[in-house]
Amino acid sequence: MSDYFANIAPVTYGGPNTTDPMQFRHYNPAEKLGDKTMAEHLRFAVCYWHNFVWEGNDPFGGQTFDRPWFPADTMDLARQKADAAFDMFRILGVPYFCFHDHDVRPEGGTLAESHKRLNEMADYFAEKMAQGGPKLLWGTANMFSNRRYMSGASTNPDPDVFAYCASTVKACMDVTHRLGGENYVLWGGREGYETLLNTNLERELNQMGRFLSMVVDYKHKIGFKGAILIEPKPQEPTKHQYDFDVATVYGFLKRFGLEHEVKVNVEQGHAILAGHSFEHELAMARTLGIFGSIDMNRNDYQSGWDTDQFPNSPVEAAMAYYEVLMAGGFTTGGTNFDAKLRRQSLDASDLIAAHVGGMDICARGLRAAHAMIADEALEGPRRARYAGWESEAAAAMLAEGATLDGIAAQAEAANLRPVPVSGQQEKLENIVSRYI
Ligand code: XUL
Ligand code: CO
Repeated sequence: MSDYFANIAPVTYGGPNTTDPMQFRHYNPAEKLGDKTMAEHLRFAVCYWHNFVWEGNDPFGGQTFDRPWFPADTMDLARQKADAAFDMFRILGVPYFCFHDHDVRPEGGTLAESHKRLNEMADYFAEKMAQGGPKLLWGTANMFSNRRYMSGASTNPDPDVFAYCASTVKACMDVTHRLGGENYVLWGGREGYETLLNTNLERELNQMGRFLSMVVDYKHKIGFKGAILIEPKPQEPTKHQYDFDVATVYGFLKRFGLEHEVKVNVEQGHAILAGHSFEHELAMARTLGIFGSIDMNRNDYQSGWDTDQFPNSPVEAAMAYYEVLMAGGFTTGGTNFDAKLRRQSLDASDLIAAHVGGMDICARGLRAAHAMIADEALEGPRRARYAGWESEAAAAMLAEGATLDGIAAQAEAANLRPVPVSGQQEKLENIVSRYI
């Protein structure tokens, strides 16, 4: 226990009429939607880094937050930070959390010392988890902050950095496995390049492919049953990120024969930076069979950089959970808030209220998505739009054996004159609004 959240009571469901910012209006964990409760559908997770590590700095100014465990450069302060983190998890009643190695332990002078500290903190977490604390949705390694990674992690021109990364990921996978983590995430970090003038693209992609293949092999070696997830992101921190978006990641996985071994953790803000919508990225992941988990933090639509804000749009949340549900819902994945406060939101209560609002938006989106699917509100019109393909003649065009010239001959003999049909976008948008 810490006294950081001392005066804040556990958050409860207050119902749609509550005006208390520290109560849920929509997230009613035990309420059933179909055969699962809201809690089982959403599988909320809170991230360690933005809440307990980030100090409020931006490119023009430093620390704004005043947390008692800062700068967390000793193991004692790291434990104080963990005490506050687990207090917040309990207050929010979230079933999961996520962390990078670098979030939870001060780096040691050697690799061995860093691993020892990570394991000590994992022991500390294990005790708290056993006392009714949340489970681990995913673990990951921070291979982007330290200057040794400035030219990449597994894609670094220096083989010593590649080897250093192997040791770091192995240690983080071991800890994730030991804590019962349900996934292991690799966000590309600095896997990308600033200028082709100094970059051997072919070599870097091959290094990344080999590294990921070894991560998958190691997962099987230790019997880790969770999913390995890649988190796509374009243009930040390097100008040309190799894991640009879901489609790019899929091409990379195919090339290295890993498309059945690795899935994606799709982040809303990263989708926006890639010039997509969140639902586009989720629909792509579902279609390609690599949907895994989500980071539910939005991006500012004007800024052009990663703002990691809490979600606040019910329509966007509805379309996101629509895709999640259409993918069959989460299996090992969940809804992680990789979200941070604005740097003027100084109070402990801001951390709680931000998550309460974010969780409520997700619950609202989930409820709308679930109803739209139950009513076939979008699937009905979608099916009607493609109904022509249900005829035998149409299906035959796509079957094995059909040829371009054969179809051409039929089209010419029938003197086809296709009649355009309305796409009905506005009517469909109105239907979505009705469910929000
Ligand atoms: C970076 C990002 C990361 C990953 C985990 O933009 O989203 O926090 O989620 O490394
Ligand atoms: Co993320």
